[in-house]
Amino acid sequence: MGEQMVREGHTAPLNEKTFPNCLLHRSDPSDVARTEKVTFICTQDRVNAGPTNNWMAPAEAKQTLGSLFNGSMKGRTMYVIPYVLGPAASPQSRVGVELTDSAYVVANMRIMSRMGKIAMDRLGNSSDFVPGLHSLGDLKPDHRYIAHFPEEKLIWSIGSGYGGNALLGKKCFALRIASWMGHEQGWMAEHMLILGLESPGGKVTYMAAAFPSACGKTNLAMMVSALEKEGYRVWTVGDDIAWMQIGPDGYLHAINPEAGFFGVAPGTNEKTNPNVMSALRKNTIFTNTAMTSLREPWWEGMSDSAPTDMLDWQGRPWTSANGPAAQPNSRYTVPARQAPSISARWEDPAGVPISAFIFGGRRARLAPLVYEALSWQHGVYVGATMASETTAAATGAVGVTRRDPMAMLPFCGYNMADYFRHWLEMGRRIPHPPKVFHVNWFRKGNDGKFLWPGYGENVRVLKWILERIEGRAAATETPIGCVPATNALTLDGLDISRGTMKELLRVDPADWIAEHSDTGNFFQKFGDRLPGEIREEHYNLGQRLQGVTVVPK
Ligand code: OXD
Ligand code: MN
Repeated sequence: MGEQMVREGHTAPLNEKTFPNCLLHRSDPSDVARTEKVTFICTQDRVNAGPTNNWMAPAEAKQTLGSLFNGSMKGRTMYVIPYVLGPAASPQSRVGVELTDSAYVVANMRIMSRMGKIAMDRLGNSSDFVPGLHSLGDLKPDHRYIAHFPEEKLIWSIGSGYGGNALLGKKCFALRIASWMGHEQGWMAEHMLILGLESPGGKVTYMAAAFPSACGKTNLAMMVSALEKEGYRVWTVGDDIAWMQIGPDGYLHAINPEAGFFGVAPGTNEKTNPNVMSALRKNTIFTNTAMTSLREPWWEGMSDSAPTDMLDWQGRPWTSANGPAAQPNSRYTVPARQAPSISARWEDPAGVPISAFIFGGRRARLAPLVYEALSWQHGVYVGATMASETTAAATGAVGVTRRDPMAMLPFCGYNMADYFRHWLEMGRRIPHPPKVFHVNWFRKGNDGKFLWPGYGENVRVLKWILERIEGRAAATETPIGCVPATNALTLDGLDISRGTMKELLRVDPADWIAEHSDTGNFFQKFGDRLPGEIREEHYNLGQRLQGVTVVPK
C-alpha cells in the first residue's frame, strides 16, 4: 500500500534507518481537518438529530451525495476494507466495511483498526456490519459531505481524504453511529481516553476522561508519571474513544475500539509525551508535517530550534514567510502496541472496569484544578456543562468559550438532550457507577502564566482521584463540588507555593454565577426535551451559589 501511495505522488518514504517503514503524506491544502459544517446527521425526523447537529433528510442526502458519487471512482482503484472496532474476541466489538478509492485511507485504517481476515472471520455469514462508502471525489470543498444515516447504520462520505472525515471507522462509526447504537442498546460510546493508574503494590485502577480537542488527551493517556519512584504509573488503554457496557461485576467496562493513535503532532516532544515520541519511530504515517534534509519528520514544538534546511508541509523549501513548517493539525498515525506505556489489558475482551470519569476543559480563570461531583446526577450535569476556551495565550485574556458537553458536541449522533437522558438512565442501571470528576490543567494567574505545571505532574491529581475512589482522601465541599482539602494533594518534590495551590483550588462564586447563567442559555436550545434532572441540577447549583457570601478579592 505504501508503494502505491508513493507512486500516486503525495507520499514520501522517510529515512529508512531512523524512521523505518514510515511515510510522510501531504494532503490537499484545502483538506486538512474535520469539517463540521458539512457533517450531517440524516434522521427521518429532524428532531432526532437535535439542535447541535446539522441535519439533512435521508432522501435528500442520498440524492445530493449520490450524484457526486456517480462515476467518482472511474479510473481509480476501489478498496474494500473489512475491519473490527475493538479487540477481535470482545463481545463489545463491532464490524464495519468501508469502500474507498484512497490508498491513504487503507493504510491508515490498517493502523487504526483490526483490518482484513480478522474482520471476515468475525463476521462469518452474518450481515451485521456498518457499511461506509467513501470517495475522494474531486476534493472541492463545496463538493464535500459527511453524511450519517443512524437509523440504517450507514455512512457516506465524499470530497475529503482527511482522517476524521475519511477513516470511517473513527469519528463516523466509533462515535456518531455507535453513540446512536449505544442509546438504542444500553451502552455508551464516548470521546474518552482510557488509562490505568498503577499504585504501590501493583493494583491498577482504570479511569476514562473526556476533553475537547487541544486539551492534551493523548498526552494524559500516555503520561510518564512524576510519582513513578513512589510507585504510581500510568498505563494506556486508549487515547480517544471508549465503548462501555455494564459488566457482570456491576462495573462499567471499557474497550478501546481503535488499534492506533491518530494524534496531533505540533507541540509533541520529549517533555510533553516521551512515550509517543518513542512509539512513532517506526511503522508510522505522518500527515502534513515538515520533512528535514535527513528525511525525518519535524513540527513546531518538536525541538527548540527549527532545522534550517527542510521542506514544509506542502513540500516547499521552508521559509517562515509561508507560516508554520508543519500544518497546525498535522498528525501521526501510530500502532497503539508500539507505545511503551500500553496496558497489558488494552486488548482484554472483557474491557477494563472504570472507577472514575474525568471531564476537563481549558478554563483560564473559572475551574479549579480538580473537583468531584456530588452524585452521578450532578456528574452528568458537570459533563453537560463542559466548555473550553480558545486560547489568547500571551496576554492571559479569557478566550471565547465553546460549550462542548462531554466533549461530544461534534460527535453525538443524535439529539444531545436524549444523550443526557441516556447518561442519567445508565447511572440508574450501573450497580457501581464511576465517580465523576472535573479537572482543569489550564488555570492562569494574574500574570497570564499557567499555575499548574501539568504533564507528568498531573499524576498527583489522578492520585487524589484514586484516593477519593477508595474513600481515603480529604475534601472540602464547595457549591460546585468537592475540592481537595489542604494538604490532601501529594506535592512532595514539586516547587509550588501554598498561595499558588490556594489559587488553583479556589472557587469564585461571582465567576460561577456568570457561568451558571451562560450554561442556562445553552440549555435553552434543547427546549422541553432537556431532562428534568438537568434542570434540577442547574437550579440546585444556582441555589448553592446564592447561599455563599461573595468575598471580594
Ligand atoms: C480527533 C478529534 O482527531 O477529536 O481525535 O478531532
Ligand atoms: Mn478526538
